[in-house]
Amino acid sequence: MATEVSTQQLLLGNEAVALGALHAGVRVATGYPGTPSTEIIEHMARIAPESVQVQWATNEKVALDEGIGASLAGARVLVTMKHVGLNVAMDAWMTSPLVGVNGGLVLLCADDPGMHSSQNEQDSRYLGKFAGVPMFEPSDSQEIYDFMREAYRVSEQFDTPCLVRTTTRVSHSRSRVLPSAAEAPGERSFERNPAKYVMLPVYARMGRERLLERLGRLAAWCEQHPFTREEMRDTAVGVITSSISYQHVREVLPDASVLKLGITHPLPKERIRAFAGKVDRLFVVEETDPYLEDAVKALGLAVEGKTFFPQAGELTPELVRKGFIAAGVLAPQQAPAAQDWPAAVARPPVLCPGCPHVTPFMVLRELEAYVSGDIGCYTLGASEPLRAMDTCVSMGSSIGMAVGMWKAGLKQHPIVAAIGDSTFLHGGVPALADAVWNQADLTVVILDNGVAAMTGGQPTVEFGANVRGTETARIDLAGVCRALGADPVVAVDPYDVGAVHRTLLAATRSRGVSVVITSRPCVQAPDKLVGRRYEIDPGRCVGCQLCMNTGCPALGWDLEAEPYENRHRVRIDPDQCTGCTVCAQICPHLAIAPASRG
Ligand SMILES: Cc1ncc(C[n+]2csc(CCOP(=O)(O)OP(=O)(O)O)c2C)c(N)n1
Repeated sequence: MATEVSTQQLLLGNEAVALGALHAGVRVATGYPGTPSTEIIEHMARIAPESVQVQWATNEKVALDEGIGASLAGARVLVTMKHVGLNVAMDAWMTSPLVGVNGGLVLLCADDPGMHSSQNEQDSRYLGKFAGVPMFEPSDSQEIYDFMREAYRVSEQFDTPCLVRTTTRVSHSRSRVLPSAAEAPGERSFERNPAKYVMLPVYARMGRERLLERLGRLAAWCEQHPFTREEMRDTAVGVITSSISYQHVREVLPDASVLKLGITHPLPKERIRAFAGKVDRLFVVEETDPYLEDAVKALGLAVEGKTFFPQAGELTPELVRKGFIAAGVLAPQQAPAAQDWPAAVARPPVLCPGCPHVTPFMVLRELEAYVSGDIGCYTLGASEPLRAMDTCVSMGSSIGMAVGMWKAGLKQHPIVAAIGDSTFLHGGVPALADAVWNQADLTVVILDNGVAAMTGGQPTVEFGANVRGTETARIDLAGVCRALGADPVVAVDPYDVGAVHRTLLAATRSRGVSVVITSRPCVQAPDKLVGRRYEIDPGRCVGCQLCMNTGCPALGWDLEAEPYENRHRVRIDPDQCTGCTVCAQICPHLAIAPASRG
């Protein structure tokens, strides 16, 4: 067993997850990218020795299945995802506690209150309780590290997967971590045990009994656990809290008594009752849903919470302060002195200069297609000036929704599903088979840039390398689509505006399920497009602004050039131009050409 103890490190919450899992002796780490969880697997790939298997899975369910398999085979395993990913993994998640573990299995689920980068706001604590597993809620990087270490012990001791639930501020804040001695857990071998590992109804019933019996033991265990911490100060106000809300409460009400919950399933009911009995007024402060508040109310205790603290969005110290002012706990403050810092200019997100996703949307807009969109950078195809996406719900939904639109009789314009390569491999493949099977008339546009660009450019199966940069097989997307029965399946260069137009026109006019694959590497990928910069010839530009319809951020008005008939001419920012040539191809006045100085 390794025993060296490192010195303090300043770690991002997500880095602390990886380090905690590594020091717990994890041998397999797998996940699917998603903000705010993505950095965990990336950090693990940097710090773990080659003997630890670190990988991206094609989706969260596959990641969890890999995790369950590795655990039953005897390894300690880390599985990571964002909150909506847990919905994708839900089927396996709900049955895994019946099967139990061999090597410790910890699922790290990162919630995104405030939806900084998510399609919904979801409190995953309900999914920990729903599955009946021990759930940990750390509130800083040290706790993340310590809780991860403990979660592996608990997983093996109680024969159950564990959930560690973080939120954006905890995952993305940096604080000190003092690591403890790394463990080398003993070897566990796979033992055939169908009664435990094969969920036939007869065995699943036994698994359900085991789960309920285990929950009883966990309820007693959590009452004693040091992760529940009673901090007695002034007893006029007592606050029950967890996760980042604990930090906000300490900042806003430094003198209040606090019951800090590190384990939020099962809940230490006796500790909660005892704490409530010691304070005059009891509050719960928690982000998003009243998960703790409802549980405290169910104990018959008088408690206040969501009346004063918002349920939607991320909590901040300011919102917590406002809540306690509204509750009469704090006196209204004087308005803070005006800052003389300039306010940050708010601007909507835009596709990058040279993004290969632009031209398909320009053409789809022109064809007035009904576009069923999906999740990725290309969801920005819905915003100005492209305005070429009509719907977007969840990852992989685009093709199934397009089938539904067709079946409902939407026929006035062509129906198109627009989906990225990572999303297609995540959830689009079964839907494409369904579209063919159910004889829909639609076109699927696969926007293939080789990476999951939106979450920071993680390689997809299409990229030909894994998370450690080792070369791997590349998947043949066109071959997959053909094998599923789509016809025709055509690839096109998205930087060739004319070809994109011709190809999409032909595909949307054909009957049955057609697929158009637009292939170019993401401009931010290591394979970055290095093109020649382009510039405007002010003598030819008439300020028609047609090029602006691309939404390319490298294009702007030239406020220094002489206007043309009261219209500003256009300028190309040489630092942003990638030389994709799209604007030059659509300029009717031939005013855009390679820059003279390259
Ligand atoms: C269920 C689920 N898992 C993960 C995410 C996070 N996420 C959003 S888009 C995306 C990948 C997008 O990649 P791709 O489809 O290739 O499009 P690109 O951004 O490269 O254009 C991921 C992983 C999510 N929103 N939902």
